[in-house]
Amino acid sequence: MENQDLNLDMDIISLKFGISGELTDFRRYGNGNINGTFFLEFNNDGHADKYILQKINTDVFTNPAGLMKNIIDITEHIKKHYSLKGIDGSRRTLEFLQCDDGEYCFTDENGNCWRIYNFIDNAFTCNTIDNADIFCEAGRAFGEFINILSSFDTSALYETIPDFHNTPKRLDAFKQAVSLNKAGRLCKVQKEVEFILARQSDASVLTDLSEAGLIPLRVTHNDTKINNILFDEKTNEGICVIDLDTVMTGLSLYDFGDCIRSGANKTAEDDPNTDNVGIDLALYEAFTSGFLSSAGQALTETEKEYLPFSAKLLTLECGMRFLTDYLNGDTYFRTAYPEHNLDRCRNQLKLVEDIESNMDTLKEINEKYCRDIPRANK
Ligand code: ADP
Ligand code: GN1
Ligand code: MG
Repeated sequence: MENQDLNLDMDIISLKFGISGELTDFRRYGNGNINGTFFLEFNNDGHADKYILQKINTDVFTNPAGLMKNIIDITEHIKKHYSLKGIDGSRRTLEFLQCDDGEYCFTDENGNCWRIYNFIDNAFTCNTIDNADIFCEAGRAFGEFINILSSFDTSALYETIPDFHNTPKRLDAFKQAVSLNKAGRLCKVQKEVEFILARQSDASVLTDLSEAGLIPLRVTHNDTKINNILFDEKTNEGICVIDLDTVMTGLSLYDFGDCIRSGANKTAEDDPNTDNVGIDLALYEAFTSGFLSSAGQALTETEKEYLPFSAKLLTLECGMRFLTDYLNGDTYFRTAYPEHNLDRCRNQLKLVEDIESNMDTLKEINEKYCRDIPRANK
């Protein structure tokens, strides 16, 4: 069966990954901005075997074999963790199919790189959240992810995107995009450029702390966008952290800040109506309580102190990345219409402003939950 749209021969894919049965469903899936994601269903004697097929974005991830090695090692580590605790880990981590040559991804004759893994059934993802209990679960699950990987050897990890959250380097890339003005769009975004430049001193706060050894490097997810976690349909439990391409050495503050950016906004990250944008304090509180319930004991005093700031910085960084891409002519993030990156940028910058206005309250919430951590160390 050939999927014309993708120029993909599914018979070859099934053969390479050792999948048997008749293909009964094949459709685009999810709302990711980077990879191409598809749902597959095969009928095997009346049993429906469900998978996710992904086309790895090789412009973004230039070494798919190194990337897959990270992911296999990480998922093995997570599986072992649950098995040692006597917990069924089958829906709690991704399980990748191996190709006939032993690799975990396959490059076809068109140069496209594919991988296949288990579809986690009876689970849902959210692009926006209005339920504080679910967001608290997201915090607990992302915190637990950091905890589980605290015993993983960081030196064994390949850096899939160098300097991914190095905000000073993101700022340099942004300034370069402004000066090159490749897509001729600079005249439309003077206000946004000024907004970012007025905050450039914030860019190096976390990297400075890290370089000074004041906050530790950990194995972190680095893309804790709210739609990168699966929740159980029956219990709302955050069961599985997905989208593991950016798991690298990083800061816990990146994971906290990015999930607040994407989940505690009162609206979607690309809502063009910035009147809808703002930090939802109840959601902020719920996520803080969930995150600190699982990761709190492991965090140092300095990490905890900078949690509210990380929400601001990661939002500013993302807004800056959207604007950089807009100025460069939309070459990185998937866009649905010409001004999509600009709408995303304006949305994020409005969120930065609102976080700034509410910073005292965010700090009060933070202090309240930090006080509650039993036997907090350091
Ligand atoms: P991208 O890198 O493009 O963001 P993701 O790995 O996040 O790709 O996948 C995109 C979407 O596909 C997710 O937000 C989620 O909705 C869905 N998805 C991905 N993996 C699974 C899975 N194993 N089970 C169920 N849904 C999944
Ligand atoms: C991308 O792949 P996805 O949609 O989960 C991006 C994140 C951004 C996010 C903004 C590898 O995440 O860093 O925060 O878009 N991932 C990569 O929507 O660049
Ligand atoms: Mg994703």
